Amino acid sequence: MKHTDSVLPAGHRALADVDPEIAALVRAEEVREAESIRLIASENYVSRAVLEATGSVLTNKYSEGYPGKRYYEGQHQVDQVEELARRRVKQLFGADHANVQPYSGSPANLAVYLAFAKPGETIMGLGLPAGGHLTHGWGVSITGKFWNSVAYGVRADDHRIDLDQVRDLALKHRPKLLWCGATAYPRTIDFPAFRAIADEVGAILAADIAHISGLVAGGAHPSPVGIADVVTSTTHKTFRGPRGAMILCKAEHAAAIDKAVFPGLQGGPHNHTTAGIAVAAREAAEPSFKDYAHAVVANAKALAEALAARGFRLITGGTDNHLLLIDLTPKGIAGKPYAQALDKAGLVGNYNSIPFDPRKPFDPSGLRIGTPAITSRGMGVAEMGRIAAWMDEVAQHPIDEVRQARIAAEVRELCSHFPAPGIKL
Ligand code: DSN
Repeated sequence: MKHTDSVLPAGHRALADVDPEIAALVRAEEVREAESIRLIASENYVSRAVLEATGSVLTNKYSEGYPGKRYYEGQHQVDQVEELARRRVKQLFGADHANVQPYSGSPANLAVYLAFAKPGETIMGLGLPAGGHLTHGWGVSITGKFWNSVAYGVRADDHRIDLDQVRDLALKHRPKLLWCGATAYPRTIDFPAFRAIADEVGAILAADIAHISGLVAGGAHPSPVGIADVVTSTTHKTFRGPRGAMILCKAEHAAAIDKAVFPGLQGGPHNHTTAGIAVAAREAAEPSFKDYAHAVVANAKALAEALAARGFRLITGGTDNHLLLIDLTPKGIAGKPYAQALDKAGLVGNYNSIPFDPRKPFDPSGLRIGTPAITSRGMGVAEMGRIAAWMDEVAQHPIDEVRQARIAAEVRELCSHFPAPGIKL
């Protein structure tokens, strides 16, 4: 039967017609993302091209296996999509091998455990309170329950990773797997120093560059590729791709990693995401992405200086990358009420523990912010001064909702001059 426009079956109708509630929520989220200053260090705006690839019919296809070796027919397009994604990612980072199938960062990291350490064996990673990720062996995560996890930390005086402690602990515990990388650490990671320690104890060195992979691709942070045995990253932070992940490794580990991802851990890859990763990798190879990566760092440094001048205490005293971790104690406010007050003023960050935090993780002393998203909108050093001034005003008047509404209006006005990529209002 031929359908006319007025009697289209559900499969042909627009989202707004089929599900006005979800359509309205998506629209409202577009408005929120366009009209606020998004400072969550792990978030970004993807391009329209990435959105299109991610929202494509590739979501319909099952493809267990790898290009050329699948368990379902009909892979002509999907094989090429995954090949392109793998090739572009390898080229971009100079890696021997890339797996682009992990559903996100935690499964990517779990695949590394599966490839290199048997349950019960010893692993080491940066502790969560010091800025590490849950999946680097923290107790509440499967990685801290199924493996014997030893956490290293940061120094009490300058909050930098204590490489002497890393070495001492590694010599004592002889880990199979040594993680470097972080989610709330504002300084450069010294990959060669971790390599030396891993070599001394015969550990596999895994670098989790989820936060900084865009900076690495753009040359704004040293690369662990060729130094670490295996490198994991989400694809949606500074890398500016869809929500997903990738694992890069040396040729000798390629088979172990592929086997760990599929069939070890996952079923069919999310082909629409793979296409989005391919597009993001292509965008990241453009010269303009280098400018972007360096601008992210320049903005973070400018924001750090402007905040420090207003009496904010920055963990480690500043930043080398895209993020800032702020100890709010001198401002007389805790992280959670401050993040909530900022949100009302159109400035969106997340409350966060600081190293040696005397407060609980659900009500910590700190705020974590970053510049990847605002830099994608084209904001620069001049705008960082305004953001710092608004943040200071909110810190001084955290329960003044009239003031917060006034700032939110000013934020909207500023945002109107910096269109959000991928969003048409
Ligand atoms: N949730 C991510 C972040 O915000 O850093 C890490 O998994």
